[in-house]
Amino acid sequence: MNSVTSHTHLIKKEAARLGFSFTGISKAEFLEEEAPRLEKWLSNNMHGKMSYMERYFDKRLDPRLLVDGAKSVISLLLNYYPEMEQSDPDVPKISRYAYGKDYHTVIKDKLFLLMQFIRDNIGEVNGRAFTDSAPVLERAWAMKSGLGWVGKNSNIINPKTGSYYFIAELIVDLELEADSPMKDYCGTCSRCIDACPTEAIIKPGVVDGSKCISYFTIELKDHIPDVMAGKFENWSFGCDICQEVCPWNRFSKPTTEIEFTPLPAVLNFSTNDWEELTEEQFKIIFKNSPIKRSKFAGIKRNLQFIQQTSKPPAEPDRNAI
Ligand code: B12
Ligand code: SF4
Ligand code: SF4
Repeated sequence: MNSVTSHTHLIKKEAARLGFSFTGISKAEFLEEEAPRLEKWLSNNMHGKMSYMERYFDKRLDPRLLVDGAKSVISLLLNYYPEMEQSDPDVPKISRYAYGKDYHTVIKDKLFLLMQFIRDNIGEVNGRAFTDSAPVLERAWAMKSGLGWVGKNSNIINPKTGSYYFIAELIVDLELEADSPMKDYCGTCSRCIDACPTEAIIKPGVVDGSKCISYFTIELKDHIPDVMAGKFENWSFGCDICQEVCPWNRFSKPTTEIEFTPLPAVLNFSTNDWEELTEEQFKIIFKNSPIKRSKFAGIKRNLQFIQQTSKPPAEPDRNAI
């Protein structure tokens, strides 16, 4: 086995030991196919008010601008699918990714351990760790690294266990064995497109972020536009609809990551508990949760929006009486 192959095996084995479900490698190079897609997405204002998406356009497309001499992108998936759901089906809904501890912290800790392992076992390797909040097109790298395909809902779907995964990367100046992208297994299915209540999936693989419930309930700081009234299907933080309807998520397995154990409040709060939540309680209960991104005012705005604009009960069918 040459050193490139043995280093690749070593890193994948350690990543699995640290709890990552899948690890794949890509050559660090300019993302030629993604460049026009990203450009179009931005020029059509699909980022809405997420102005951070406009920044670092070049870095987002070329990992060599983020790490000097970068040779490989190591893409990793961490499962967040919870074993338990919110106990009351009528309570304001929280996305599954936000049930437990903030994934940024959990993943960064693991990435630093993996980077240290590489330095201890392979040598002087320069690299940086990323997850979510950096100018890296994470889905594009995960796809190139063979971890899944880009579904029509734009999520990375792994054929063994679905899409309830976070994506993370190490960009390193170490040569490793690259994996190959996999086939697209969406076929003729269009369940996610049909189910999206705000018609945010404008075509296969393209989500207009500015129309997504996740954007309105987490990223948007202003008033939620009135045209969205009645469309949130009770989602108060993020939205999982396009993943819930995806047949590949029948294969989801509960995460074994202890840090993603759901907060009791997330599982057990009643609608009344959410409505009566004070800012002091919010700060204590959600101190280490991704939910704090919306801030107290954001959560209250979301709760009010879904409560005031929920669809009126259907008119009785008079002919049936
Ligand atoms: C901005 C953002 C959002 C925005 C915009 C979403 C969007 N689709 O762009 C909002 C707030 C709406 C959002 C929502 C969600 N997000 Co988000 N988000 C991001 C962020 C920060 C940037 C994404 C981005 O660059 N968008 C720009 C568009 C143009 O790029 P893209 O969607 O990544 O798509 C690229 C590839 O798919 C590629 N592509 C490759 N092959 C093909 C083939 C075809 C045919 C096409 C058309 C495209 C294509 O084209 C695109 C451009 O390169 C990433 C983290 C990161 N740094 O990457 C997380 C990230 C994408 N989000 C994530 C998650 C979990 C979510 C939610 C599920 C959260 C929730 N439950 O509410 C939803 C899912 C909504 C959805 N269906 O996309 C995960 C995705 C995990 C996964 N398995 O795919 C990420 C990677 C965060 C992480 N580190 O885990 N998100
Ligand atoms: S997360 Fe919800 S609103 Fe966003 S694209 Fe998926 S189904 Fe549509
Ligand atoms: S619901 Fe169907 S079309 Fe949408 S991502 Fe899943 S398999 Fe693909």
